[in-house]
Amino acid sequence: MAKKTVNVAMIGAQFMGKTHSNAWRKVGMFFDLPVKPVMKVLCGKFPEELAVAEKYGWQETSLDWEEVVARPDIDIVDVCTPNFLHPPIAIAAAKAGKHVMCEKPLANTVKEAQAMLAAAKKAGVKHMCAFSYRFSPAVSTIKQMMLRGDLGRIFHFRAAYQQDWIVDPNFPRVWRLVKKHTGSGALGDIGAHIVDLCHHLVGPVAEVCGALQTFVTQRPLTESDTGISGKSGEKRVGRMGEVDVDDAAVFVGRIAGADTLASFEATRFAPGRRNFNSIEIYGSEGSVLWNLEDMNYLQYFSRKDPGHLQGFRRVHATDPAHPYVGAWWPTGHIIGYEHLFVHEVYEFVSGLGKSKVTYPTFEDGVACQKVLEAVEKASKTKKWVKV
Ligand code: SOE
Repeated sequence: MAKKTVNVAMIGAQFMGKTHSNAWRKVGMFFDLPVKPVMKVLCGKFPEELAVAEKYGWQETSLDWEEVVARPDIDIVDVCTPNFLHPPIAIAAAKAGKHVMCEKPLANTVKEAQAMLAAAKKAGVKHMCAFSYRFSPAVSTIKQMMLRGDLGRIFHFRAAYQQDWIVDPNFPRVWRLVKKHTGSGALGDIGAHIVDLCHHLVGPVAEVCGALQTFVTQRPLTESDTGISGKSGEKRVGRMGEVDVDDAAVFVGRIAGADTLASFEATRFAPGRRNFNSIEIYGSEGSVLWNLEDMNYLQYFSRKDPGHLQGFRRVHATDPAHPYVGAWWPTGHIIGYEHLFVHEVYEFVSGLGKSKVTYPTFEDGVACQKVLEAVEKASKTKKWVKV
């Protein structure tokens, strides 16, 4: 019997539009789904952005997201736009009865994020905040270890998400560097990921103190501030513009209900760290390490190992025993960054008919936003701030 289809509309055609398009295209080939997603319409901001629609696998294109999210034939709206557009699109989609996937961070402010959650709950639609790194087989394995208590009492959660794509002061002022478009800089863009991983793996951050820093305060303006590549071809307009967001955030946190100390670094000024998202968890029974540049491995140290064998063992998280791996290749054949998005789409589609879901929702997006906002306040006041 033919499977029921769900029509998907994607809003946003840049980097996340590409990763999510790849995911919608691949998910049915590698995973068994309760319904068949149809890549119905890709909505962009500029006509030239839509040239990729056919190559990505979309049936139609549009420049009018309001018209798209209201279409009666659309079941799911996938929001892959710059952060400031997340609230209006997600709220309109929820009000129209569409299930909503939204890229992180959920919004620019806690207030906006809460409005998105309220709209989704009121409409009774499914909602995901796409914290992609949760869906790596190695991180999913660490989650299982934490649920079993393999590391015992947790002393430290330590995370650093380091990039270097804007170290060159001549890199233009793209939307990720403009507060009204992005909310915050490294803090909300990549800091959101490590805050969520702390929430996912260890527990809620209850209070923070920290510092934000902008290293390059003026950058060349270009005709369009889309995308992350700041393609050299983007026509410069010969003027400079202010960067009003952080280039780096360093903060510490205490975990609710525990004496765990958490430390976070999110920076775009770590030359050589292209996209180095790393986490470390240290507990009374052992420790675990993971980083995105070595994403198919985790390192595990167990204090239970006999003295002559103690040390970090490098676990190859590419065996069908690890979540998601069985859908891809035989053991040892590694996967990449793009697979995380296929996993998150698989979980979202699989959850459509379920009353309880296990993926990160707008609730998690709001929880993350509250930490981001507390860090901004802590940086301004130079005081500890309760989340
Ligand atoms: C830019 O920092 C970025 O594209 C983030 O926005 C993504 O969330 C991350 O996965 C890769 O880097």
